Amino acid sequence: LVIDGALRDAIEANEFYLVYQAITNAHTGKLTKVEALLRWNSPLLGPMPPDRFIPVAEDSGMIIALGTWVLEQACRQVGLWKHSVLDDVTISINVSAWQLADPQFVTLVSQALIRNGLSPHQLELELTERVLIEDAANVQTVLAQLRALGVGISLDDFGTGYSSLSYLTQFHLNTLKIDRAFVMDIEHSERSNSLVHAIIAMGHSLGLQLVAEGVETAGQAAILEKMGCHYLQGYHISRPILPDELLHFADGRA
Ligand code: G
Ligand code: G
Ligand code: MN
Ligand code: NA
Repeated sequence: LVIDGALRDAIEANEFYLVYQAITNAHTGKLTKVEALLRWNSPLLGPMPPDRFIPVAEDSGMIIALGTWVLEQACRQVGLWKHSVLDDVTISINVSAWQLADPQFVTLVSQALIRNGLSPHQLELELTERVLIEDAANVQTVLAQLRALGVGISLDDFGTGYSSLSYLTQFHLNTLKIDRAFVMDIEHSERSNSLVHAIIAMGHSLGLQLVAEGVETAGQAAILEKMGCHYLQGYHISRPILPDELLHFADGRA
């Protein structure tokens, strides 16, 4: 309840900002994508993690305004990176079910791209499996429209959710993000290792790009690269950081 009240004015009061986490090509180490992650510094409540306030924003419907702010802010940032070392970077944004159900969503996406001079392939939307089942028919239509625009669609936290494999062919996805719960144990657990191996093989045969999340060690990175995982994300590469820090990081990796 306290969170709900504090959220109401937080956009206008400029209390939100985005941090960006590098996603590198597993083979070359080149920085190719970044994931935008929302942060809220509430003067009243202190720094609030998204796990706490996103569900509240979803319950109150404020997620639409907040998600629109994230979309615009992230696209603006990529626009600002034009002609820098991050010129052709792809930005990945987390999208909640409510946003996809908003009849304005595709228009908002298209406008954000145009306004900020992004080409559609520079935007990728991250959905969770939960989003796909909530209103499958509508989601399928919206995803088809987004893909027609040229925007990429990722399935986030893959392997933890409802994981019906039929989603992988039913929806217009191009990327699977392997959840960090599996990546974490890949060096020491035969089970996690086999599972990740199977996910990667399946992704390859379906023509999907694969991103491993939560890569924290060089050993994990090496195993994933050897298994044919295309992209790596995690503290081993970089924590989520501010735009200027990312530019600096990218200087060595572009
Ligand atoms: O960045 P962090 O690990 O604290 O994120 C925690 C959770 O919050 C993750 O599941 C992430 O997907 C979600 N999250 C972060 N930023 C956003 C956002 O802009 N929109 C939505 N819907 N979820 C986000
Ligand atoms: O659900 P989603 O994948 O969007 O969540 C991303 C969250 O994972 C972010 O909050 C980010 O801070 C966190 N994260 C990113 N890399 C790592 C990592 O290497 N280890 C751990 N423990 N968390 C990570
Ligand atoms: Mn994500
Ligand atoms: Na994830």
